[in-house]
Amino acid sequence: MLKINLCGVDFKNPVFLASGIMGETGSALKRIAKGGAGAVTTKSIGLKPNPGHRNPTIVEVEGGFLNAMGLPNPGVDEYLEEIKKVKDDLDWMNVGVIGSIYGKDEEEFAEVAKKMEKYVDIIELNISCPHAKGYGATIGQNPELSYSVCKAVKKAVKVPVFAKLTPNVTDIVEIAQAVVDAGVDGLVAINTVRGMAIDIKAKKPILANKFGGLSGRAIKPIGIKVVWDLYENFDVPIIGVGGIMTGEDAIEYMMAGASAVQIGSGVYYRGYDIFKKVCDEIISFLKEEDLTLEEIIGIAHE
Ligand code: RRO
Repeated sequence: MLKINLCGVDFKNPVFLASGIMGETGSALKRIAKGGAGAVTTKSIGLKPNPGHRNPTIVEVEGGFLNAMGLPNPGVDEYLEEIKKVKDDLDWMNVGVIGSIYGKDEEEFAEVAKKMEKYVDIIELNISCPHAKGYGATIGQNPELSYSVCKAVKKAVKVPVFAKLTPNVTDIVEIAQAVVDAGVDGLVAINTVRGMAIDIKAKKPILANKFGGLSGRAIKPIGIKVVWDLYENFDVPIIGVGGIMTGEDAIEYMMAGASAVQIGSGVYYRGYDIFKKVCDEIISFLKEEDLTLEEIIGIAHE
């Protein structure tokens, strides 16, 4: 009932793990796969190992989490060893792999994408991390840079390429237009929303990086509006992400135009098997309303 096809790739369900959560090791990905995810997205991986920002890197706030991890990862060569350890198990469970990658420029993006390609079903370009100077949103807030990174990766690999967008822009359609013009196969929206928290006793910002990205319940209406705008303007598939905790949240994103969704912070609130729970809740709704999954995608625009 929940099977979907995105750009020629079949998934058993449209409820995926978002990048950045439980995606740093093969065993963590496998744990999420066992929780019922239709696909798992890796932590964003770069060319070389990166220790990330100093601690504290994450703090719970009202409505979610503020993080400034700073792209910590072991580098693509070592990371591929992690994926190789569990790829057969993921295939056996029929769970797709989305490889999230980052780089400082188009050459680096293309190099990492080429190394990843063999082990993933989709490449997700992180041009949206809100707190990594020179990376992420530095690229994704600039239409020309976004275009050249997407173009270079599209030229380098054959698997479908999705661009993950930042909501921290004045005009999301302008950025999306640039990446669609560069030939991306789909869009992922949204990455975290820039934010900050201050420890009033210490009289200084809580995160070592001072500011970070807000995820969780608080950002769902922002994500819904971005997905809505993307669906109104483009024909490529959209993966919705931001504040999804329940099947109802997922359905809301789908009605705005998402073909699939990703869950990150929700894993903390509802456990590793949130994916199965959300799938069951989507199925109940579809039965109650006598609708198919396909029918609800974008239905709110009609
Ligand atoms: O690693 C991070 O700090 C991070 C990344 Br790459 C991202 O894309 N979004 C986010 O909120 N944190």
